[in-house]
This record gives sequence, structure tokens and C-alpha cells, in this order.
Amino acid sequence: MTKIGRLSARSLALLLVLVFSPSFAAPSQAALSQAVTGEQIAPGVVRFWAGADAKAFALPSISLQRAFPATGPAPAGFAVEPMIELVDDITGEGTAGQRTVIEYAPGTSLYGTGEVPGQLLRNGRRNVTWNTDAYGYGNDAPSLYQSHPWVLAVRADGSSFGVLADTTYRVECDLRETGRIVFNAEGRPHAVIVIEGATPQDVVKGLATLTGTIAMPPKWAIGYHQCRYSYYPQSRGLEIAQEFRKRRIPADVLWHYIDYIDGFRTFTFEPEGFPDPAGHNATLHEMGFKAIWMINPGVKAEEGYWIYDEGEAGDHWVKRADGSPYRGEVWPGMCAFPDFTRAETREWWAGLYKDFMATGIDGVWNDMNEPAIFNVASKTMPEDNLHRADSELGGPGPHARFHNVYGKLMVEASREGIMAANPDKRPFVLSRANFIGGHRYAATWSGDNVASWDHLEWSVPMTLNLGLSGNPFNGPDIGGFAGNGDAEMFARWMGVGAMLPFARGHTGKGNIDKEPWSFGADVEASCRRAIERRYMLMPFFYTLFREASINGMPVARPLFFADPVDPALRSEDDAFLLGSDLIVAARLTPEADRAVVLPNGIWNAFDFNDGEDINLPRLFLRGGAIVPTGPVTQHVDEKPLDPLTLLVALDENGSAEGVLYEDAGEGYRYREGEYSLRTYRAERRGDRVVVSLAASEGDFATPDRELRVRVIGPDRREWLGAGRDGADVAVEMMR
Ligand code: NBV
Repeated sequence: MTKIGRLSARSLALLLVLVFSPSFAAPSQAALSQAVTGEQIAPGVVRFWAGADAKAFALPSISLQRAFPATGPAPAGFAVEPMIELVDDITGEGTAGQRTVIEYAPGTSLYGTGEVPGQLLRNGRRNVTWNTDAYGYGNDAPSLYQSHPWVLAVRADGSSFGVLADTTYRVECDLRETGRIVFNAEGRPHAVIVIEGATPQDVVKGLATLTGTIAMPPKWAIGYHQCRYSYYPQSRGLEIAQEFRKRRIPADVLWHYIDYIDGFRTFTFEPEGFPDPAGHNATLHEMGFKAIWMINPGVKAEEGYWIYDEGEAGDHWVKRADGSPYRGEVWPGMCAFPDFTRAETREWWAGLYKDFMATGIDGVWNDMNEPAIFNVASKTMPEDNLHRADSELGGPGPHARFHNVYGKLMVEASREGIMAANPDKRPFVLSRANFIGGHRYAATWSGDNVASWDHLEWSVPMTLNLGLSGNPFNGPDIGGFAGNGDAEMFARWMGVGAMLPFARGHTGKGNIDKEPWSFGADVEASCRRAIERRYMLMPFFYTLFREASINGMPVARPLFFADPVDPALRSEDDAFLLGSDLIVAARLTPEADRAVVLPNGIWNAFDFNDGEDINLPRLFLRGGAIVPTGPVTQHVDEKPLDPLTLLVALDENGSAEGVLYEDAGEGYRYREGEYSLRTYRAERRGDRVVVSLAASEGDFATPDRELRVRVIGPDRREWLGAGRDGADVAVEMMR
């Protein structure tokens, strides 16, 4: 009540009408005070409001990881000054909302906006945050499965700012007009948060300070995943897993989709095809595979089905505007939908995972959680449906307000349930729908992309823009979900997909097989090389995931991160950085090759395989970097990291440095110090390069192992050395 106590009588009257008006079309939102105010909430971060009334009437943030109270006024001369206006008609159809305009100088490049199709650079584009089941989407699809009302801007001088329209309502992010970022948001007034940074990296880290970072995933989740809609019955899945082992193609995870579900009744197993899920999971585990199974939010509205009965008894469903039960059609037929805006419902849902996980399930895939509804034009539930949200989420409100966070709140519940069921294990959840900040709960993928060259090309920018929007753990359906594609496309997709943070082959029902061996021996060989690369780079990937979990830096980063001032790098779509040290120059077109634009400085080409495979991306190591690698393993836990091979490229002063992070790959003992963080340094001394362990931190016992050093020079010249890890290793550089 203290906040309201400070409001004027006029504001209070308006507040009451606004809060209880479902459409907010009346009374006049434009009548609220309109003098933009700003408050600092962290160094370099200012939260702006349309005015004092807007701040008072705004809903609590669902994207930020905590409240972030103001620490002071906006600093004088803060570089970004948004114009914010509350209006009565933002859509042209009478819906009240808020318009934010931010002007930017010529030479500014725009990125982010979350999960979007098409190219990396977002100047000239428009998207609308509205989580949508977008099967086979095109380049002009305004809305995909996730919502990130966030733009990252990089100025000509390399300095940067980011803007978050902190609302869950539908937002048009309009970047079509040169010089202006425009957010047209429906609904109640909201905060506009601006992060100012010396570099884009600073801004991305600033976003992570506000919205949090991913938790350290289980190591197996960074391995290769094999999926299809559907491997049915369970013996078919085992055949696939066996084939991977027989053909010596590394893989960690086999996926299980809706066809395992009994009449699509969520949390049940279809007894004919999947008579023994526990035995099936145990067999997979014996083979070194993990098992991920799908859970959808729609609960079949059928009396006698225990989950429906429990949901009815507990009053857990989303309701229609008039308070009557809402039912929508999905896979099982007419369904009820848990109202995840209520903690009580999230707890109930979380509890359902206990018995499910007890069958030996390792990870969960939450699909269709936009939520997708069949046979309605909107593809989702009515916008005036009622959510009985808790006060922390702003209290009850229409679906229009909660639509974009339905998936996020679902995965929050799923994650809680999985953690409670397996308290000693790290959870893994993949979600189709999500909202900015939801990376704290779930990884994601491209949704239902198409087996086309265009979609293969978009795989990289989509991954990068999601990373720049806070979610580093994502990647495309390798091979494309809709349609078949051809052998060359598949090989190239695997080539690049195996280098992206989430690497999963998948395809839709009725399509040709798309396992790595499905296109004949040559493509199989390319796929094996591609996936082996990932496993050789696993120590590096794992180290990068640890960094992401600490400061939010994406695993896959745009090339311009290497030199934010260089305009030539601003629109590089098919080459990207892993961390700061390795460039992956993908081959995403049917033509044989394409010139790679490299950043200034030393970037030395290298490879893991003998001879070049035209389907695989080219790799370049930064001069000054040390990248840790290991031997090929068939899955991440197959054997300890031995030998450890350091890839070394010297800078112009003849030195290099890099880190290697290790822990048990599972569980939480790393939080008590059971990890190893080793810094290696290389220095050229005359004709030798000496590599030494410069620093070591943590209690995790690394094996007594061989240390190999591969010094990679220009023009593919290389020098090798070996010794024991922990001791200096000298490499003779023959002229
Ligand atoms: O559960 C089946 C599919 C799934 O394989 C896909 O990845 C999801 O995005 N699911 C959608 C429903 C069927 C879509 C045609």
C-alpha cells in the first residue's frame, strides 16, 4: 500500500480502472503523466518510464531475475534518451499501449530480437513478440516461438547499447526506419531498460546481470543428440543407438517424442510401443546414451485420466474470460491447460515429474507450449482467457498479458520438478516457447525449420541472435524438420550444426531418414568427422559453457565481437566465433566455397582431420590463444580426458594463453570447489615454444595425464610436442 499511498487521487482512480479493465482500452492511458523519467539500477543501466504514473501502474518484471530497485537518478549525459509515450491506440484497432522510440547515429548495427529468421543484422527488419507455432516459417514470419523484446545496438566506434521493452505483452519491434528503434507495445505501461557499454560484450554481460545466466548443464547435454518424430516403437530407438556405436559416430542422447505417449495423455506411456520405459532407459544407459522424453502442456480433458482429475480437483486450469473452463484442441483432442501463472499450479505440475523421472529419464523436452492450439485462426487460446496469476506476477489478468510467458512459466515448473526428482543431478529441459530471461530454465532450438538451403543459412544467425538475447544454449534442427533436403545439404548442416551450442539431428514425421548414415558412405564420413570435431573440442565447449554460466557470454558469438569497430564484420552470417579464440567459417550454400572475411590480427587455419572435407566449416585459431581439446570419445563419459591436447597459436609477441575448466560433468559438487580451472601459457624462447601451467584453481582431481601441444602457425605449418600435464612442455620449432 505504500506505493499507492504516494499517488494522487487522480492517479489512484486511473489505477483502479486500469487494473480491472481487461483490455485497457478505456479509460485513457494517454491521460497518464507523460514526462519521461530515468533511474539507475546498476552501473551503466538505466530504467526509463513514460512518467511517474507509468511507473506506478507498471506490472512487475517477469524477465529480470530480481527486482533491481533504483540506486539513484539516471546519470547526467547518459548516452541514450528514449522517447516514451502512452497512447490509447497502438495497434490501429483501439488497443492502448506504449510507444518507445530510440534514435541512433549512422553506422549503428542492430542485433538481438531473440529467435528470428533470416540474417544476423536486424537493421531494416520488423518482428512482433508473440509466441507462435510457426511450422515451416519463412524469412518474413513476424513471430516465432519465443519472445525477446530486446535490441542490441553497436555504434560505428564499437561502443554499444541495448534496449529492453520490459513487458510480456505483444510488442512490435520495428527497426525498418534508419536511425530509429521503435517498440510498439500493447497493454499497460512498462519499463524501458537501457544498458550502455564500451563494447557489445559489455552490454551482453549487462543483460546477463539483469536476466541471469544459464546454470551449468550436465556435460552430456553438450554432446550430440539424435532425434526424429518418431522412433517408434522403443526397439527402433535402440536400433538407432546401436547403429551409432557400431558405426563409431559419437552421440550422447536419444530423444522420445509424442508417439510414446498413450493417446497423447501427458505423463503416460503407450503400452504397445513402449511397454517398458524403465528397461529401455536402462539399456540406453548401458550403451552410454541418455534419454530425453517429451512433455506437452495440454492435458486431455477426459474424466478418469488421473492428471485431468487432479487438475480439476485442484482447480489448476486456465479459464475463459467469464470464469468457465477453457478447453482447446491439441494432439490428444480437447485439452485443459495448467495455469502456470500460479505457484500452486506450478508446484502441482512439478510434482508430476517424480514418477516420470523415476523411469530413468535424463532430460525433458517441453513442446507446444506457446501454447499451440489446433483448429483456431489464432493458433493459441483466446487473448481474453483468464489467468489467476499470483501477485508476484502482477495478479490476475488476460491471456494477452501472459501468453508470451506461458512457456517460460511451464519450464520453470518442469525444471523444479526434475530437480526435486533427481536432486543430485543437473536438470536439462528443452523448450519450444520461452521469454527473455527464460534461459535460466531451458535451452531451445530453432523450432520447425525447413530442409532448405535458406534455413541452413539462418541456422547460424538465429543461434547468434538468441545468444545475444541472453540464451546461449540453442541450435537448429540439423537437417531441417520439415521436408527432406538432399545429401549435400545434410552434410553441410551437420558440419555447422556440430559446432553450434546445441547439436541435435531431427526430422518430422513422414520424411526420409536423417541419421548421419542415411545419405550414403560419403555423407556418413563427413558427419562422423563433424561430430568427432565436436567431441575433440568438448573440453573447449565445456569451458565456454562454464563462462556462459558465469557472465552470460554466448558460446557462439558473432564475428564482430573480435573487432567491433570493423564494419566488414558486422553482417557476417556464416562465420562465427566459439568463445573468443576460434572462428568457424561454415559452408552453407550449395556452391563449393565462399571467401571468409577474417578479423584483423593473426588467425591461423587448422583442422582435426587429414585433408580437407568440403562439407565441414573451416577453422581458424586466434594468435595468442590456447584451446584445450581431447581425443575422440563415443560419448562424453566414455573415458577421462587423456591425453589433453592444447592448440596453441602465438601472437605477435610470441605468447599465448588459454583456460580449461573441468568438473564431474554432473551434479553440484563443483559448487563446493570440486572443479579444476587451469590457465596455460605459451611463450616463444628462441626456436622453442614452452607451454606451462600458469595457474590452477579448484579441488577437482584431474587424471595424471599426457599433455600434447600442437603449435599452429601461419600457412598451416605446425609443430608438435608432448609431456605430462602440469609440467612444462617444450616444442621445437623447426624452420
Ligand atoms: O512432437 C512432434 C513435433 C516435434 O518433433 C517438433 O520438433 C516440434 O516442434 N512437434 C513439434 C509437434 C508436431 C509438429 C508437426
